[in-house]
Amino acid sequence: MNSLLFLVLPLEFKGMGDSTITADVEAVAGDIEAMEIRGAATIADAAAQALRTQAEESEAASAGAFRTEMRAAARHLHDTRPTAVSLPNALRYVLQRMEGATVSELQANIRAAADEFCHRLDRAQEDLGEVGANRLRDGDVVMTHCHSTDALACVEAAVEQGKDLSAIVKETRPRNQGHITAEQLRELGVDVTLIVDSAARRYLDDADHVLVGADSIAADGSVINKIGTSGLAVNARERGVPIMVAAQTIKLHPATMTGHTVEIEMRDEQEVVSDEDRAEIGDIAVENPAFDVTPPRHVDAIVTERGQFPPESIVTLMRELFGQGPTEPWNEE
Ligand code: RUB
Repeated sequence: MNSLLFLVLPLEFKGMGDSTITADVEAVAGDIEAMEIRGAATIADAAAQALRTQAEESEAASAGAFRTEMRAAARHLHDTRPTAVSLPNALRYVLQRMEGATVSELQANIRAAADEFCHRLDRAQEDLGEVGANRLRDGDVVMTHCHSTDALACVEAAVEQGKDLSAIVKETRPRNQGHITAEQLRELGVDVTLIVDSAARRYLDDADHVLVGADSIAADGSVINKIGTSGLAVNARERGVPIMVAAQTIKLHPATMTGHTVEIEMRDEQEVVSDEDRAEIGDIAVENPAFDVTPPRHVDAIVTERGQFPPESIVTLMRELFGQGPTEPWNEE
């Protein structure tokens, strides 16, 4: 898990109604929106820690005011990026433990919940890494897309088991998160070859696995991940290369059990083409979806801290963890 530096500012931001959102929550929300904090697990970790700081810095005069303040802070964080379900899952985990009759009791419970959540997140990543590593053999070549801390945990665990791995790393336009993957794999001692996205099919014949993370996993086993994942999976299927998705259970999207769909985030066109280039090209439309949906038939295994699942059976784990569907404690009165 990336360590996160928080900006502590003396200023406070007056939020909706009578609630007060701290500058720290504002800063974290801004960083998530701007992708200074990015990747589903890292976003979840940052959101839980931001709620902890909100609780600690609260000057609420009553338990009721404190609850209102916490919910407003959670809503503010919630609205930053729609696709990463780890974000509402993190907020739910912390807010569901907001129990107590006094402000200090509530603060202590939020602190404990946020700490427990972040600890579990780290632990889950380590555990899924062990599971994913069992799929990798000495000498294997993995092809990666984007940057996923869950996917890297599998490689790290395999390297710790003494396996020698190589990686073909897709640069992952438009923001080139593949560069982060390339650097971190190199630091693990993995031989890295960086390719442009459109070269993926050519190099699939050299790969033993496609290894990606997930922003969200739907009840039918569909994997929502960085744009380009589905095309890679289709090509890998055609080439007979197995596709492994590393995703902690925090990525499971409980609302999809009751028929909701996952919203795909559309980002700024300037990530794709500069204003200058756009003006030169002339009057065109630019689309920049951040994620896409890979259907379960193109995925071989979803690797979680609870073991490895064929995508079609992930719903059984979802039912066990979330019951029939999610709650939205940040919208409660
Ligand atoms: C990141 C991305 C990652 C998942 C999983 O997209 O698609 O594969 O979030 O990451 P973005 P992790 O850069 O737009 O946030 O395994 O670290 O949770």
